[in-house]
Amino acid sequence: MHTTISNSARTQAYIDKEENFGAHNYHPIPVVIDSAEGVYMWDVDGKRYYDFLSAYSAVNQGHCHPKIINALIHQAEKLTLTSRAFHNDLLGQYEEYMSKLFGYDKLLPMNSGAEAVETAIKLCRRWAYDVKGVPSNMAKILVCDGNFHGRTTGIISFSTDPDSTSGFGPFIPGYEVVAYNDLASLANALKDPNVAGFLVEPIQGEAGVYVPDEGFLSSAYEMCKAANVLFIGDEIQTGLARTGKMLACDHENVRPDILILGKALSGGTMPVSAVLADDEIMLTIKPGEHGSTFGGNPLACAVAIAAMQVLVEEKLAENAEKMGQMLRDALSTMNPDFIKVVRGKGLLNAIVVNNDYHGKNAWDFCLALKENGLLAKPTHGDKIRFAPPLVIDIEQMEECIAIIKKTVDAF
Ligand code: IF1
Repeated sequence: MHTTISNSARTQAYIDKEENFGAHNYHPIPVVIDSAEGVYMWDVDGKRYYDFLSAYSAVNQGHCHPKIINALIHQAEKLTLTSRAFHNDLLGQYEEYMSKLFGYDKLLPMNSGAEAVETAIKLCRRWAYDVKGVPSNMAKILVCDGNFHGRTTGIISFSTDPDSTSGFGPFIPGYEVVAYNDLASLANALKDPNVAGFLVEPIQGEAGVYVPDEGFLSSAYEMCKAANVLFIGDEIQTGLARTGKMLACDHENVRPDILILGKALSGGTMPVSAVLADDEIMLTIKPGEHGSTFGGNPLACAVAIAAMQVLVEEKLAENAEKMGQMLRDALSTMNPDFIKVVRGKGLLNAIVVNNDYHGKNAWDFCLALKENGLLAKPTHGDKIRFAPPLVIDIEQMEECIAIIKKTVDAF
């Protein structure tokens, strides 16, 4: 028996318009948001919700953070875009700020996460040919089973998820899949001298917040180093304080050879992504060989500097660590017949639920959470991501835990 709810006429009218005039490439929770601030979102009927998805970790700083919005408004009234045909007064400042903050020689600015992943792949391949000496067009990049790195045809070429790949071929060659969290699988694949890089999420987000064993990342990094293979860290979802450290790789003191950032890099205001690397890798791409119309635009630079300052000044990694532990501890005491697994790091958490619980599933549970004022969404059937903005305080977390417990007990 699945939950059926009746939306308000106002809500339904908005949903119908999307249904009639928009592509059907999503199946959203039936709620229509028209404003948001911090950890809260409001729907068109004025109902308030806690946001437990954070736009998939793009609003780590909380919705519409005043410092970030002010930076956006101030810059937007002055200069938004020059293209890279000309210099602007913010790009160098931003590149210096980020390079020093993360400890790399240089930054290549892009827009979406997928564009940054594609950029990292091109850098890795070019390094393979120009530095490692892999024969032309023979470079191979290792990826993990269950990976999610974006939706372009290049990136889905190495996806193992039929929902991402079926009906979109033909695909781009040059990838090999290794088992995630499996050092033996990685070691075997690294024997191939044409391997150029290992692209990995420190925690697999879309796979359902799959946290690898302690030591996996550091061992994988050492194995790549020994094989002269670049460790490429996709921190688009796990980075920027989400897991309780500035980067998820920081938990194991791993410094990716190529670091990929996105999402919360703009505090959820606009698409801003970045690739960081040292000169041996970054300078293999020469002028005119890569770019993008909006990459490094002054508006993005101003917003990203403010978004990063918020993370540092408000100590959001420390708060994520503390609030995440509080959440996981509470979830672990709730009905084990429904909540089968609790996992995560910092405020990137998920529960695995009994997907046939008296005839109801994860989707039904998320609808019930919505009715009780908390928004979350299932991923891959029986997993529900619990990832609020990192600005959540103790009182708000206590209220959210109470909402989840009330919903579990009544489910
Ligand atoms: C959707 C998933 C999450 C990412 C990692 C690169 C990208 C993403 C680790 C690409 C983007 C987004 C895409 C969005 C939903 C969300 C998502 F469900 F799709 F898989 F978070 F887990 N690397 N993830 O998580 O960045 O190009 O989107 O800026 O496509 O529905 P993007």
